Amino acid sequence: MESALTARDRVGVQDFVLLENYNSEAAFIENLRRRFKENLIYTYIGSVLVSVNPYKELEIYSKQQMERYRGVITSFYAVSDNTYRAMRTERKDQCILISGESGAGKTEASKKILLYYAVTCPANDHMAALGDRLLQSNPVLEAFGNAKTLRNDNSSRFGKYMDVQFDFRGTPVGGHILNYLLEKSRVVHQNQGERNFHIFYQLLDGGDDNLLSTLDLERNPQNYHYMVKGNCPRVSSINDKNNWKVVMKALPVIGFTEQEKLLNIIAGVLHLGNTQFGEGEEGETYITTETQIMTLAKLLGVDGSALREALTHKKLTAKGEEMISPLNFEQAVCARDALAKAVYGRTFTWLVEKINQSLSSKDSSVIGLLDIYGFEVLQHNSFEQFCINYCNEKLQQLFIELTLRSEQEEYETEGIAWETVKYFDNKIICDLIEEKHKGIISILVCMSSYLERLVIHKLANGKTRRVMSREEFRLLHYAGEVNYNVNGFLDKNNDLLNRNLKEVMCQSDNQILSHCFRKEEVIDQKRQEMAATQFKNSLMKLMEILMSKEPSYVRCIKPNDAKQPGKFDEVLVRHQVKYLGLMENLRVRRAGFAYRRRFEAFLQRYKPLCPETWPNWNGRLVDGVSLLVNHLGYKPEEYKLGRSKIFIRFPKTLFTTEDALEAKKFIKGFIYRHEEYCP
Ligand code: AOV
Ligand code: MG
Repeated sequence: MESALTARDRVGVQDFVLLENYNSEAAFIENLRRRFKENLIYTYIGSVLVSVNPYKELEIYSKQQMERYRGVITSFYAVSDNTYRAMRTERKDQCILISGESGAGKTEASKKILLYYAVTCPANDHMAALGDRLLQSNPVLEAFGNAKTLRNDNSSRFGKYMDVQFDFRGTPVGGHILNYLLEKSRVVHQNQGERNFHIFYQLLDGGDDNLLSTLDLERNPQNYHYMVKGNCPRVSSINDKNNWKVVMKALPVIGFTEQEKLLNIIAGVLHLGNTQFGEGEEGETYITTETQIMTLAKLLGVDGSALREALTHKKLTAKGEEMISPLNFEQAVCARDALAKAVYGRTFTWLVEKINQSLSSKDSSVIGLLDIYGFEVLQHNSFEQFCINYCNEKLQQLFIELTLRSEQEEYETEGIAWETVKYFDNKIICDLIEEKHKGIISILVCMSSYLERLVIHKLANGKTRRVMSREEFRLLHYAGEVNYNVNGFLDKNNDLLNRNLKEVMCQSDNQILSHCFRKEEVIDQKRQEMAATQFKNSLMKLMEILMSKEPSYVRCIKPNDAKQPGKFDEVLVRHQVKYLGLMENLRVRRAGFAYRRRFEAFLQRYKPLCPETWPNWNGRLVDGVSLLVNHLGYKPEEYKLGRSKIFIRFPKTLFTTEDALEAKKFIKGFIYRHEEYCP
């Protein structure tokens, strides 16, 4: 008995509901810390999985580990596995929502879950190929949509929702990806210590000499204006050359035949960045990098003189007449950068469409996986941070609503009185951002740059404590305060591309580009929707999708800001535990029954403790569980049998049972399956 206790002291409890002192934040964090030190990075709060980024490779993701855990587990894969089984048995679409701040481990978790499905689900040869395609879409999307930031060396700069589709046999048969607002501004500018999207560095480092000379590129990233702003060409944790190989291998797997066109575009963006302007005597702007512009035109598949003209002039329609007016120096630089952003952003969307074509399937049940960009606070926060953090607010709101709601529903079905636990409801911040007519996004739409300062400043004033510069406003997000600088806010929201540049692009003989720039767009002069408004609408749709599914959660925690293994910064962790609402989550969970398990899982684990259920129980599950708990001497007030689950009121009861199991371990012939990874 004693040895079992010491083990628990050492590794903590794997489900927070088993914590003796569940009201104590200190005990909560201590449990996380102990487990982290033992490489046990996953801990449950009922059905919510809390994950702490280990910042090192653990040996828990092998095929054997996955096979071993199938169906029985309380490990990381329980989330994937329970979700899968629920989809199959209850025939309801599922989704797994992964949240946490930048660098907390969301993308890694989502990849591990995908891998689990690809490895453990029944498959035939055709499906094996599909599994490959599902998995190979990741390196490609990451190359084009991820970048090194100060918070994370592989930070997702777009939001991703992926449906994995299964047929009636439970075989994965397809997938579909929705992508959300790529941080396009990174193409033309990076903050100190950050990089552009990975693909640029991969191409320069990994492309062979022939390829680079065809694209007229040099190896050194420092030669490209779009790659030098962050002053960070190399990152020790990133192997661009290897990653290039991985991406090039993956492209054909996901059905790519347009590699050359794609690379022309990537090189084109770099050449565009190196296009320089000069100012003539009369203030007119001209291009000083003539040879560059011809290469650029060739790579983009457009006419050189038309491109030159479009980069330095603007077409206006006044009183039904078309006029050409020259751009000044700043305007030309803006037009160039706008083109680079549009080309890259649209190519990214095209890439996602392309992947979707290769994954597409029909009739199926789905498990959705949501992996967005995490909450981030930088020195200077602009439009991009505003959108990213807004997206996180929405997800937090969904979490609050659904965890409360589903818990309430579960108790209702079991006929148990509900005990309310108070939450901080972040709806107020969501409203402030998105409300019709009054919200920040609405205000952005109708604001001149003068009003920009005035109104937003006022908006924030009600909530501020310290004086800010006139160009800032502050939001008290659920995850912390953020000051946003409004410089450039409106331009980024407008996201305008001059019409004559669009005209040039839709003539391109690069089919990717002519697909991305449609003629209709040039003819149709309707004002395009603002970026933030578009984003808001797509998030609304996403929330609908998620609400229609049965959710599970992975809450990721970042243990330190140094991206280092073994370092557990308590202050940082406490902050996250607080804003993620984990203590409240636990309280809600504990308000009724501390612990619940599906009958089959409970039987599977504890059946050795009762002669009638060992080695196998073939009767009804509920009868097996009944026999088992009677044999163990559970008192009626200590537990309740629901329709599919056993509910246990006090952790003590379960501890006793666990200890009995631990003792049994030493009996000869009994194979003990420890349910967790132990190094
Ligand atoms: P994020 O998705 O939450 O950030 P990532 O999943 O990219 O964070 O994790 C950041 C880094 O932490 C990874 O590149 C790994 O080095 C390490 N890491 C995370 N999880 C694990 C794990 N389970 N095992 C080993 N290493 C891990 V952002 O995309 O920035 O919000 O926008
Ligand atoms: Mg990520």
